[in-house]
Amino acid sequence: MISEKEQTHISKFLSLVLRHKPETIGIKLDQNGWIEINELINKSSKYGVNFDRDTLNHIVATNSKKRFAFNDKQDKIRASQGHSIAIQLGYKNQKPPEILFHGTAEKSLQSILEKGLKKQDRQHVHLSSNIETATKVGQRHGKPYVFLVLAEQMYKDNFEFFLSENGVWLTNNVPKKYLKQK
Ligand code: HQG
Repeated sequence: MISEKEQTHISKFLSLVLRHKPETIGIKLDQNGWIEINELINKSSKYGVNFDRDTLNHIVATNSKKRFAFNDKQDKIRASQGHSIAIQLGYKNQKPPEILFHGTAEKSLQSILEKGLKKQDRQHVHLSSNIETATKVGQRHGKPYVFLVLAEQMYKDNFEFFLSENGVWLTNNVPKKYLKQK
């Protein structure tokens, strides 16, 4: 089996082509974000990133955030969330817990308090069901800061919420009145 380092490299490469820039390796995702696994392996190899089906199975199964999923027939793969390109993930609108959490960096605090949470480059605002995960997400951007989001109230007010296959809550922009500071 390949090293941890190589697995991380392939996982980051998969995030790039399955969430943001499939054109990098000349593939097109279908409208739900799926790509045939054989084609992905072939085109990746032509681009110089080599992995076989067993390695891909291993990465999908062990990836720390379960970022990728196979379809039922196991012949296609997609990212479960995090896209910047427009993809219909097909998750059903569902009632979220009363409170969800959003991890950000302290440097963004002021702007978020003024404008609410914006999707930025992605298709959704990403929310976590626990503070620990939200803190880790925030750490990616600097000194972490965690907002509480009045998710159930938003849902009652007709905002949509989706739970991705890997447990991330997704919604559209969050107006500032639904944000609470700890
Ligand atoms: C911030 C990772 C200023 C927002 C994670 C965040 C997640 C604002 C940044 C997933 C703002 C966008 C997504 C406003 C929002 N003014 N800043 N009005 N509204 N922001 O990376 O949520 O490892 O697009 O707080 O686990 O950090 O890739 O979003 O700091 O689930 O699988 O703008 O990425 O997953 O950053 O992370 P991102 P995110 P993976």
